[in-house]
Amino acid sequence: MNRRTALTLLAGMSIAVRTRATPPLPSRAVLRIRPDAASVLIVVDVQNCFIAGGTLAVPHGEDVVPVINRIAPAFANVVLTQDWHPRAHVSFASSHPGHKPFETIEVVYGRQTLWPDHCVQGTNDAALDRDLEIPQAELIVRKGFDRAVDSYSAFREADRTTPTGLQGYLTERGIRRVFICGLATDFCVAWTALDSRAAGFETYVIEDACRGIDLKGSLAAAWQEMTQRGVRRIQSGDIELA
Ligand code: VGL
Ligand code: ZN
Repeated sequence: MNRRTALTLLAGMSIAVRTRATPPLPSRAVLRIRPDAASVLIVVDVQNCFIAGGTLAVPHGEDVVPVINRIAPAFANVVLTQDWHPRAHVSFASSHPGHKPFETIEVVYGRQTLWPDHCVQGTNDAALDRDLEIPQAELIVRKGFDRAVDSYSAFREADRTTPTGLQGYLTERGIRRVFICGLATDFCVAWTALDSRAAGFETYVIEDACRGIDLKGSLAAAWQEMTQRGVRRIQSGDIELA
């Protein structure tokens, strides 16, 4: 036996020993999550605006729709959100002469990223994507309707004090677990998830049912912040579809 063969055999043995010493991984089914009566699916901003052809299209935004349609039947409770801005909204770059979309400026409540005009109330751009199939959805939360205050979060506006009423709704309906999907991962999904945790809900973000904008590293930063605060990062395949 030459030296190379001996080393190869040794390497093989050590792998065999390690495999036997490690308990087998639980099967995928054991890790599956079953939504219950105290669970809600929040579908964030799946609007024409954020999908190809919209005013603020998220890369591959349309890809979330079939994933969301597949998991939604597992939820007895579904809430939809809509970004719903008046004309000349504070978050529009066009409202700040000399500034361009994707710049950040200081406004009365803090830093505000500027966006192209998007999701203007009553326009087709602000309508929910027509391919969403969630007939049982029980509530639509509109946010960002105050001209002077943005709201990425479905719970609390960007001044960090004005509530949307969603926490009260969910609490009154006996909800304890919040599952979040939609657009965009690093803005409205992340802010909604962080506020959901802060409100005390067990909170899950379904990664493959979301897509991000990723402005200057915002996607990685959002995941870091979410996981640090106890938001659970899951995939649609982790949900039991009864
Ligand atoms: C959103 C930017 C501006 C979002 C809304 O839905 O993530 N992003 N308005
Ligand atoms: Zn917006």
